[in-house]
Amino acid sequence: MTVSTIRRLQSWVDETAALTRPARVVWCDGGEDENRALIEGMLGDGTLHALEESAWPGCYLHRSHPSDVARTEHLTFICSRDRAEAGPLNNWMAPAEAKAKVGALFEGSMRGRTLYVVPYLLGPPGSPFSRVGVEITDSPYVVASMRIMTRLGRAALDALEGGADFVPGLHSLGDLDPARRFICHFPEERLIWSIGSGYGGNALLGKKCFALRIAGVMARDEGWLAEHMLIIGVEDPTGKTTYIAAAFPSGCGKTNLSMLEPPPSQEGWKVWTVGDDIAWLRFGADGTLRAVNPEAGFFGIAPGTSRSTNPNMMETIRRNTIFTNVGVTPDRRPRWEGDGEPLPPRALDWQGKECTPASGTPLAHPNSRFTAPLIQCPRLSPRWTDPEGVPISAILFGGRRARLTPLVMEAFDWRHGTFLGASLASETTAAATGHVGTVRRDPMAMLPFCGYHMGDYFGHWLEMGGRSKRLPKIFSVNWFRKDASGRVIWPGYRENMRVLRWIVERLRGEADAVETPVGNVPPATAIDTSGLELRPGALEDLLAVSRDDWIREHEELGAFFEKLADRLPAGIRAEHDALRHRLG
Ligand code: OXD
Ligand code: MN
Repeated sequence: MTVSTIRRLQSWVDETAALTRPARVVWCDGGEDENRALIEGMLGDGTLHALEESAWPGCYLHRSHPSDVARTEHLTFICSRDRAEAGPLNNWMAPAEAKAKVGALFEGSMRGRTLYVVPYLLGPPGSPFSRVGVEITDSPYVVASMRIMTRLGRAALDALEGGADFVPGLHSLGDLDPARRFICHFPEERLIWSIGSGYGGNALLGKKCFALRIAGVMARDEGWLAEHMLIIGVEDPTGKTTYIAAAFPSGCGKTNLSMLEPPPSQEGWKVWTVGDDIAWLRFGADGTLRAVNPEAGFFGIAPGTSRSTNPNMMETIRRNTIFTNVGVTPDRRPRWEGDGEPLPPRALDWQGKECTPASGTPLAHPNSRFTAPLIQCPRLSPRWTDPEGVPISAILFGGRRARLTPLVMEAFDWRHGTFLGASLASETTAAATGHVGTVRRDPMAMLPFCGYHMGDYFGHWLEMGGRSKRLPKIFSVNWFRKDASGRVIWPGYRENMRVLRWIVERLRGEADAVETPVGNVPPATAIDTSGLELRPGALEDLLAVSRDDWIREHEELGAFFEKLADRLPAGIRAEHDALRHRLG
């Protein structure tokens, strides 16, 4: 660590302790003893509950405050000096106002508590992609979770000793009152302040706050991309692996896709997990786009996770996992809706209340989560810590759309693909507070995570496209299209392998596509449906492009792009016009 970095870190810790007044300060090293002591403390004060040790070794249940169960986007701010920099899609607060208002809430907020200093590395050790963060927090649950989600301790200190700088993030539970909850990002200072929430996306500052919002600003300035994307390797029956990154809004199945176990009919195909939520991408010396997963753990949604939807995740979470807001049986087994077993006759629900199938209330919160180490994933890619990153051949954008977007289509080129990403919209889920099930525009699945003006972000994507002659191809996917009776047509989950396969074959020039006004769509015959029970005509419906629906979409997109006004790049405007022209 350079002398100036040590000084900066030490004086930030001292200043923070003077402001927050903790009973003690603990520097975390990420070691076993430290973790054991933390867990014991939390078992003692009820922050954690032990689960049945023989079936669930090293697993614990945490129940959060009932008002603190998801990301609170309306309380999340970009505090750039100039309001225009944050753009119209972010909440903005002036840095001085944020420092005064939120600083007042930090005053004495750690009284009687321990202040933990948590150094962590995002990305593989020794990689040019990797970055160091230091989180100060008064929540032992946050420390234990950061230990799973990041490389906590030694790896970060090694990077600091090698001369790396760090991004400071200050977190306090405060009083957990949503009226005094703020998640503030200072992009120019590369600083994060979060108070009043213990929820992962608000409190594990390495995740959304640093790895997306602050890293996004660094990426813009330094010529790379920080994206809300999973990363997978798709291995074909000859053993050749194609790497794919895919952006989907929260709650659209990124975690399931990242761990897909192909169905028996797709013999010889395998999917290898590199990451399930965040990708950092930059061009390698050979011009290929390379990706690393900055994280070291999964923070996935429990409901709907079962042996049939995601067998690899069920295996991953059997050990050393923290469950948050799931239900628990009298014999201390974690349970949630859609876990593949009948609801237990008696259990405690996510708030610790008695619950039976007749109660009519959910066992687990719809956004209940598990936090589990990546290394426990049976299909973890052998290249997940490759310091050079994996070479990305395709980028997917997907949303939850009952109508409109086909099961899969290929963009004409990088600029059109950027437009498809910019056009992404999805029906909302429980991962953020607010209405569930309404369509919202979520460009590149980054609406809640873009740390600067969305128009400039589109411009950055277009500019990245000019940096290489070996760009990945871009695709749009939609697993969620419904029929006239409102039923989802495509079985999804493992069957999505059939779509991945078309994509891989398309990249190799081996699969057919039909050019439509919106993109290159496979003919129904190009998707392998062997062993799949689909009603006649289902695939045609899934791949249909309705001119009327797209004309309406084009208008809605126009209204959305208007919000970005003079910062909407000419390339996106040109694609929007070209779409209207092609629709005739
Ligand atoms: C997440 C989210 O937790 O996107 O990954 O909300
Ligand atoms: Mn996410």
